[in-house]
Amino acid sequence: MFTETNPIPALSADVPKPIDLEARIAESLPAWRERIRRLLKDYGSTPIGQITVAQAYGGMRGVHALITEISHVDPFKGIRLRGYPIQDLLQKLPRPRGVEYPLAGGLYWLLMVDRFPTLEDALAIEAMWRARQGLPGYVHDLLRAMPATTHPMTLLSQAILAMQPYSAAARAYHEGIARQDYWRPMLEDALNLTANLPLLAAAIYNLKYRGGAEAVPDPALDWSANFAHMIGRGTDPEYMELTRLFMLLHADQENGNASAHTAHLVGSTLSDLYLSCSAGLNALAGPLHGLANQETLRWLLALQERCGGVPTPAELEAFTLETLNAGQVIPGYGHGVLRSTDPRFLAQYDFAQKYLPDDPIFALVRRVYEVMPGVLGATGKIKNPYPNVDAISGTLQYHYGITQVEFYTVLFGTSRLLGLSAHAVWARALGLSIERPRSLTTPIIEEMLLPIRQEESGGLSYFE
Ligand code: CMX
Repeated sequence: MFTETNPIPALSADVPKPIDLEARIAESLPAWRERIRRLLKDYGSTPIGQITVAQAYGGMRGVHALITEISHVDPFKGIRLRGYPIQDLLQKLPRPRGVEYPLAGGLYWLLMVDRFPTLEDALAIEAMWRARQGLPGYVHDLLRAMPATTHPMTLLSQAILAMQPYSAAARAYHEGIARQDYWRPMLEDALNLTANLPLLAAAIYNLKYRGGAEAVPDPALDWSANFAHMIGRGTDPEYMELTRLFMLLHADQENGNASAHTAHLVGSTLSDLYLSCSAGLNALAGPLHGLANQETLRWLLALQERCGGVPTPAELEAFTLETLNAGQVIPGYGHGVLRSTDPRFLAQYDFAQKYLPDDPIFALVRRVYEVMPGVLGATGKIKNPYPNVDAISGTLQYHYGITQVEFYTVLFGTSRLLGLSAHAVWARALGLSIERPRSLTTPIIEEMLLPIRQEESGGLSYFE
C-alpha cells in the first residue's frame, strides 16, 4: 500500500504478507536453479541455433537468445502460459460461481507459481491486490499537470515511473540485500504495482474522458471487473466479462516481443520493477506493437466511412492496397512469430459472436478476416497474413461505449504488466545475467564473409 507519510512502506499488519505466494515460489527455486546449473555445466558450449546476416539486420527475428520459464509462443498454436494454451486457460482457470471468464488473480498465480491455481489461490491473489490498492496523491497531481493532449500511454508510463520511490527492491538493494534474494522485494513491488494498475488506468480514463471523476474501487469486485466499475460501467455485467477476458488474453507473450524484451533488458541491470515496467510500456506504445489496437479501430472506421458499411471483397482489397501503397501497414495483421490466426483473436471473435453479433464494426472485422489473409498473402512478402490480438480488441471496447481509441493500449498495458512483472521476479530468482549482446558494423560483416566469397569466386576478392 502506498502512503505519502510513509513513502517507502514496510509490510504492515493490515497488508497481508505474500507469505504463501513467496513461499510457493521459494519452494520451487532450488530445483529450477539446479536444473539450469547442470544444463550449463554439461552443455554450456553446445549451440542451439545460428544467426544469419539477415537476422542481424532484421531485428533478430527468429533468434533464440532469451530464457523465460513463464511462456512460449508456438508459431501455429499461439501463446502457452506455463505450458497452457489460451483455450485451456479460458476453460480451466478458476472463477467464482456466476462469473463467465476467469479471475486475473488465478492467472497471476499461475504465472508466478508455476502451479495451476485453485479458486482459493485466485482469491488469495485478488485479496492481496485489494489490500494494496491506493495511489499516492502526487501521482494524480502529476497526471493532472500534463497537457490535455498527452497520450494516455505516456500518462501510464509516467505514473508508474513516478511510483518508483516506493520500490521495495530499490530500498533492499540500497541496504545490501544478497543478489539471490533480490526477487523477494521484487515480488513485493510486483504485487504493489499490479494491485494498482486498474485504479491507475481508470484514473487516466476518468481524467481524460469523464471530467476527472474519482476512481474508487469496489472491494466486492475482482481486479478486472473493478476497472469497469471505476470508469462508470459497473452496472454492465457484459462489459465486466469483457474486461476479464481482455485482461486474461493480453497478459503475456513470452519475453522476446518489444515491450517484454525492453522490460527484461532494463531489469537485467538490477533496475527495479517500476523502472523496467515503465520502459516496457514505452515500447508497447509503438504502432507496430501495442498501439496497433487503436490503429486497427481507426483503420476500420476509415474503411466504414469510405464504403458506407460493410465493403464488398473488391472494395476491401482496393482499400487495403491503397494503405499498403501509401507505405503503411495493415494494423492488426501479421506477427513476428505467429504463422496462423492468433488464438487470442479467436477468443475475442467468439465473444463478439455471442454478445454483439449484429455490431456494425464487428461486421467489418468479419469481412476483413475473410478477405485480408488472401490479399496480404498475395503480396508474397508478409510472412503471417492472419489477424493478431489487436485486430478485434478495439471493436469490442467500441461496442461497449469506450470510443476513445487512444485509450485502448492502456488496457493492453494494464494486462501486460501481469506478465512483465512475473518475468521480472523469475529473472531475478533464477539470477539471469545482465544483457550485453555484441554489435557489428557492415565492414566487419563484409570482412567475416570474405573467405566464403573468395572461395565462391575462385580466389578473387569479392569486396574489392
Ligand atoms: N501490413 C503491411 N506490411 C506488413 C504487415 C502488415 N500487417 N506485416 C508485415 N508486413 C511487412 C513488413 O513490414 C516487412 O516489410 P519490409 O520487408 O518492407 O520491411 C515484410 O512484410 C515482412 O515482415 P514479416 O517478417 O512478415 O513481419 P515482421 O516480423 O517484420 O513484423 C509486425 C511483424 C507485427 C511488426 C508486422 O506484421 C506489422 O507491422 N503488423 C501490423 C502492426 C500490428 O498489428 N502490430 C501488432 C502485433 C501484435 C502486438 O505486438 O501487439
